[in-house]
Amino acid sequence: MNRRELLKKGLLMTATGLLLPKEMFAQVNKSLLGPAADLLPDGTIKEQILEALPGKKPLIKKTFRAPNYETPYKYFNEIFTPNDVFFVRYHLANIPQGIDEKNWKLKISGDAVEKTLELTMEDLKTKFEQVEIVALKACSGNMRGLFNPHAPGVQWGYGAMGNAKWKGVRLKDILNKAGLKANALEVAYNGADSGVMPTTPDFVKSIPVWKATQEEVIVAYEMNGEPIPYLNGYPLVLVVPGWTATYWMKHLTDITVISTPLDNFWMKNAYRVSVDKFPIRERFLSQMNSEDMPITEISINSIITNIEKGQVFKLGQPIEVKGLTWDGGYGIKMVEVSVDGGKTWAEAQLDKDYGKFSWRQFSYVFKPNKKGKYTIMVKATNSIGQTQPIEPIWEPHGYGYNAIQKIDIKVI
Ligand SMILES: Nc1nc2c(c(=O)[nH]1)N[C@H]1C(S)=C(S)[C@@H](COP(=O)(O)O)O[C@H]1N2
Ligand SMILES: [Mo]
Repeated sequence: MNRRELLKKGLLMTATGLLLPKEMFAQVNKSLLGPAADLLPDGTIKEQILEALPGKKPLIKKTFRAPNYETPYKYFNEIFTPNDVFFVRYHLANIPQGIDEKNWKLKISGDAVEKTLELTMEDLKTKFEQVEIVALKACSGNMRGLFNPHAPGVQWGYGAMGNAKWKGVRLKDILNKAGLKANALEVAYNGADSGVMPTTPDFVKSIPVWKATQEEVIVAYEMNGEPIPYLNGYPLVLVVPGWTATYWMKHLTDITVISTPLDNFWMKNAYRVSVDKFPIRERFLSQMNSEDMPITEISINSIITNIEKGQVFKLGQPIEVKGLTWDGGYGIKMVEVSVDGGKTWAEAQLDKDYGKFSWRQFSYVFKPNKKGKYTIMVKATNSIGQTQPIEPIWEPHGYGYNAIQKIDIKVI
């Protein structure tokens, strides 16, 4: 049966082949998209539906095969993004099925290690120091759909990101067990998914050895205190805090330490940004040329999470502005809020710090003294002076959107 025939029967097929009655699919309520509802192209919004993948609550469907589903905006009111609403993004449609973690093997090899290792899940959980870190996983193209003119790719709103507590083993400790040779340049890695067509380049990525051996980079088997959800990379995910999610390999099976730059489509053609125009700092030198380089750290950003466009407040009542702020791991120094469309700014209060790779909540309270329209904006600054632009910095692939949000409210 094709998609149209299924539809006639009132059935739709989910990304993983599950058939569901049509009633379970709802038109995405604009408010689920948060402030993205005004910025996404109209056509994109009309096509979107809510759909529940196995193990997930309904998420906003972007594409079906490979599955790309974003987290509804309302969940960003929480510091930890619940596993069952954490976004799902795959490049390749062949997702491993029926994984039994008892048979899972992680292989470490390559021309730049002393010896090859094969680790079981049990080995990982018993033979290494167990560590935990809170870190934001954010797709390079998160908020791509907000760019105007539009950039090609999945038209994400705000929902291709989530914050979680990851538990696992330091990559550094695993590499040391295999024995890093002096000529080690990059750590490459692969996951168990693949393309449907043999011609589709397998999703294999690499990071420079200097990043791979940072304390924060871990091979994780737990997310928010539970096994990694199936569609988020069960049973193992490489967690690369500070860097965009393209490096966070799901269903991790192979780590290859190499003395020459990884040469494949996903490093040489995809996920690259202009050397001088894109505002990130960390350089992936072995993959860089005079024009472009791989995207590295997550751009500094902030969002308002508790106020909707057009929301009406009563004069005389205090208004609380709450939200989230994050950067690539330098540490947020200050969040400023404007209620007059950017004319004046005041400092918000930063809430609990869960570590420099986690996002952070902020709040700001003001009491309007007259009726009318108020334009609320929020802007973050980090410890190295990076801040957010008023107008988006357009990037041809739609990476790194971090323009200051503007939300109009009314006081009556
Ligand atoms: N094996 C595998 N890992 C992957 C990908 C993939 O397609 N396959 N996509 C990457 C990208 S681009 C993103 S944004 C994140 C998405 O992670 P999530 O589905 O857990 O949210 O996984 C990364 N790791
Ligand atoms: Mo991504």
